[in-house]
Amino acid sequence: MSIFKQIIAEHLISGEMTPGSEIAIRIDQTLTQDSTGTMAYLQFEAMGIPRVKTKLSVAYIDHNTLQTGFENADDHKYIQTVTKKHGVYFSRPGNGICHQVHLERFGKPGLTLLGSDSHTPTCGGIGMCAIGAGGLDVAVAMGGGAYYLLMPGVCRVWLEGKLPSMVSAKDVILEVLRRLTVKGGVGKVIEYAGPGVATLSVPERATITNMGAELGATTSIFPSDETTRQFLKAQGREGDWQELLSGNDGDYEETITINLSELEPLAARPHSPDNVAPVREIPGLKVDQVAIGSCTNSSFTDMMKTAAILDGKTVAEHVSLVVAPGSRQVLDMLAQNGALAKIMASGARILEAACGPCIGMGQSPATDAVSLRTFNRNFPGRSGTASAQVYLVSPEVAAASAITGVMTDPRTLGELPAMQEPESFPLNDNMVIPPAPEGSEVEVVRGPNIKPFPIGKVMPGTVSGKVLIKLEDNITTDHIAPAGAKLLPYRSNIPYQAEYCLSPCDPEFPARAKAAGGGIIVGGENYGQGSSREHAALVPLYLGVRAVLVKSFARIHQANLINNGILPLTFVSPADYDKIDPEDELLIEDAPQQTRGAVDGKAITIRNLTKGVSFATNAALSPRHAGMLLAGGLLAEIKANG
Ligand code: MIC
Ligand code: SF4
Repeated sequence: MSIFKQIIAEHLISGEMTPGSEIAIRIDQTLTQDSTGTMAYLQFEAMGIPRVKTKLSVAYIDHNTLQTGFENADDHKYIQTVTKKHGVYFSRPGNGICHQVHLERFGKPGLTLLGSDSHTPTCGGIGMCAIGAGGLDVAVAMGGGAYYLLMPGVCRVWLEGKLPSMVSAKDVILEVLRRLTVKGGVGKVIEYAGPGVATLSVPERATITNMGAELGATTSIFPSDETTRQFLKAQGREGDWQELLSGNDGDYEETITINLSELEPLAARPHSPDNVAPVREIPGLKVDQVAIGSCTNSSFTDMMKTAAILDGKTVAEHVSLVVAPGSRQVLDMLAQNGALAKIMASGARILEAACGPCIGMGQSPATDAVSLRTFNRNFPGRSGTASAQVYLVSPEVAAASAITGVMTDPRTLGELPAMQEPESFPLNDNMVIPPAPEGSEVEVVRGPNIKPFPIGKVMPGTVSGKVLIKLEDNITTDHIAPAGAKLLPYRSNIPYQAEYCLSPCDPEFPARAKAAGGGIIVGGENYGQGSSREHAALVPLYLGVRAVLVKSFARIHQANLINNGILPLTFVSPADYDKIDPEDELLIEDAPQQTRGAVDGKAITIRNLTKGVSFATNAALSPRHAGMLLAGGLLAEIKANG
């Protein structure tokens, strides 16, 4: 079997392992971060379960670390106390980015991990089945509940050859994105195999599985081999190793081949991670900012490569270079071995080990600036500057360009010295606070920023409303529920967030939705790609959105809509999209009955009252989905069933 199927078979609770059918799996570990975590723990509390039932659950503080007011610090306090009470380990701010730290200290080959962050598949780099989900799904898993997903097909990426100097793991995933696009992984798992696997270190593998999120894939995974064992040994965790070997040719739905030796430095141009071109085809592009870090490229080796390229040089005078190591462990090693001094001597600005500029938490570029980032997303406005032009590149391209001041193919600077993974990492888990023993009294501290969140209502007999907005393809959750330094502090305040819903597309949207008393959103392909943030469902729910009608959905967002009782519909005939205009009145008669019918594959009919036409839509619902939608979402259903 494929490695993915081997792990699913071990964890299967119900369902058939055939692509497209709904399965339920047992979750061994969960992770949350602070920007989705406050909501996940509020939902966990609402479920009334005293103690988490997973093998391990960890809460990280890494996103909202820019404390411009009391809000983020209040959220941190809430998460620290609520996790202590309910049995969750707490990784303090400064300890690092959730995915990097989880890979270093907690992930285990062969286990399942559910995280309230779309880049949870990072731990696929050590052969873990690591899936990103909405906060509510993670809360259910913490309570011992199953995680439901559609069984994906497994796409094998066969790796041959060896990466040349100055070409890196980032270029491998950019090449996969170039070939498959940001929606090419929907309904799939990407599994890496072939002789090239042994040439990649665990952090390199993790860069690749991390950014598999941008393909829309359910997850990405590597074998667990001798390299994995050495990495875990170096982290003092050899006992956590288990071998996981790839399946045979017939075990995969499809295979694509990449020869690592033939790759070259690549860049994803504005404003999509799949808009990929060779760096040598963008020569001389003047660069204003360079940012090195994020959960994609902040490992020890990434930082050592950066230090080697910057060594003895000075950052170009018109460039601002910021560097954020991914974890305290990485930062510690750089401080001990002198590499940090080399990076600083070049003129780089050192940031704390956190997400930082990746989610617009500081370091927004100047107007129209070109920013080269080793991150994973370059959606419009995500950097905090609407007019910025963000390119996604490897640490090698980033460091080389910071020195020259223009987009630079790092191979023109010569070769890098060969880098070895450390034989042992310095181990110090003093930034991870264990939970209080069961039964202890812990007071949960709630600041004034924490507001009640909306819960859906039982589905009415008729679902109707105006088309509030008509959107293009590839709308991201950064459009639907924007983040950044101004909005992230309000992740536990849905009414506040609602004022910005879809504002990058149309600033009038929230006011219009409110005035209309809610309605329906219409969109194109791959609607809701990007982040796992549940806010992209909670905020429309708060504004009264009853259905979202699009050409196709991204996986996590579709699940978040259903979990919150919003009907996710797709056009049976995409041409019907052209027959709808903003302000049209749409109506679904006998909505509950039609929703039940959708379980058997029947179409849901929508009447366009304004145009006097009817058209068919699909909902692709399982019986469980239909139950949630009829009840007004998962929490409403849990409450109704006592
Ligand atoms: C992101 O990269 O967009 C985030 C911020 O990490 C999100 C989670 C969030 O919106 O809080 C993600 O990827 O899921
Ligand atoms: Fe943090 Fe950026 Fe990674 Fe999201 S993608 S977890 S914001 S570093």
